[in-house]
Amino acid sequence: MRIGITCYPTFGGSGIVATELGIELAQRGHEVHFISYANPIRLDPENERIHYHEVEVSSYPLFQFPPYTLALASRMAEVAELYDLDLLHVHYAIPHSIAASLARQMLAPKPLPFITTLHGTDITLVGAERSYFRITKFSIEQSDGITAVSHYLRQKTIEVFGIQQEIRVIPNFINCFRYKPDPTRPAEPKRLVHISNFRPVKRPLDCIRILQRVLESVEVELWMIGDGPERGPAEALARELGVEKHVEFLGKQARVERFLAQAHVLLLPSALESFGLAALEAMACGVPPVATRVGGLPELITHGVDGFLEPVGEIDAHAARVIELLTNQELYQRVAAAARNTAVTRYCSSHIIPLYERLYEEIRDRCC
Ligand code: GMT
Repeated sequence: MRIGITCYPTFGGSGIVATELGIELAQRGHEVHFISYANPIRLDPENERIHYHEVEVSSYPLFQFPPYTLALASRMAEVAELYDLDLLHVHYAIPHSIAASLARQMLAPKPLPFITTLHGTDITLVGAERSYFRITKFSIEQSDGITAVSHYLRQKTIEVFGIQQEIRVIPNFINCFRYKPDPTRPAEPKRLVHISNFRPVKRPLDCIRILQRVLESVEVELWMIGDGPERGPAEALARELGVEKHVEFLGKQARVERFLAQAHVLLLPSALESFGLAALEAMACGVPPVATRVGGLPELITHGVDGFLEPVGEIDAHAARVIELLTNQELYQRVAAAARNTAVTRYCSSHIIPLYERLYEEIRDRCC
């Protein structure tokens, strides 16, 4: 099929999922056209079935807020026409769904169905805000297909927006050949790792507090990967608590699997996580997650089996789990192996991509 994909081409989870999806689809013989304002970070330039179409937004002085959504809609229609796309698949509802809906109208009567994949904050934080509420609901309802990355998010979308159409749950996935344990990983130093966009919802400051507690019992280092508004406060807190020598802020990293495979435990103390892609990435590398019991995380992590789930903000409980894992070799081996097993048996791209392909075929056959 010929598929147009639009996402935020940044380091957020939705952009990563969309990019990896495009790569996997191209490897399976589909022609993939990314339509966005920048080249998605993990895009493979070598694959000739992957194309990138930049959306240019002019900055006329009259525009205090350049109309990206309109430029995106025009580009979507242009690319769809030029490359005879079968459908558009947009990731993150705002503003991508409404742009796709406009593109579909522009091309009518030629059909251009579009699928919206909901990722989380587009529903739970941004979409539920008063100023975006109606347009988010409208654009989701306009979609020819809707998917959510967890049962939690599906339920939340129904509760918040009263959506009547089918919302199909297709979870995040992982390339189990690229994300894998490194048998040569040294046993020491013990390393904790946190990966996020350092937004308040990720609670990266909790990682510093957990580190401080863990250091009271076990010698350990912490890698903080990513960047965002809470990075500065996290760096300041590390100095304030006197643990700055044990923590390294590594900024944005394109190939996080290299770091994950060298770590021992993932810290994910988020206030909310619709799925928790970072936890899945760690689990695929055989790195147990110590996370919060929120959103879709309990669908991914079985407490005590392939990771641990504790309440939000309960630093002592999170630290106790980390200490348990790092000091009980038998427990660590068991949980690490189970984490890898969960990733491989339930979330490998070879299981999940066919679910998207089936949906694409259904939508194409229904619309055209
Ligand atoms: O976590 C973020 O704020 C980024 C956000 C995104 O859309 O880029 O991530 C969301 O989508 C990911 C991919 O589906 C999920 O794994 C994350 O759990 C979800 N984040 C939240 O719900 C906070």
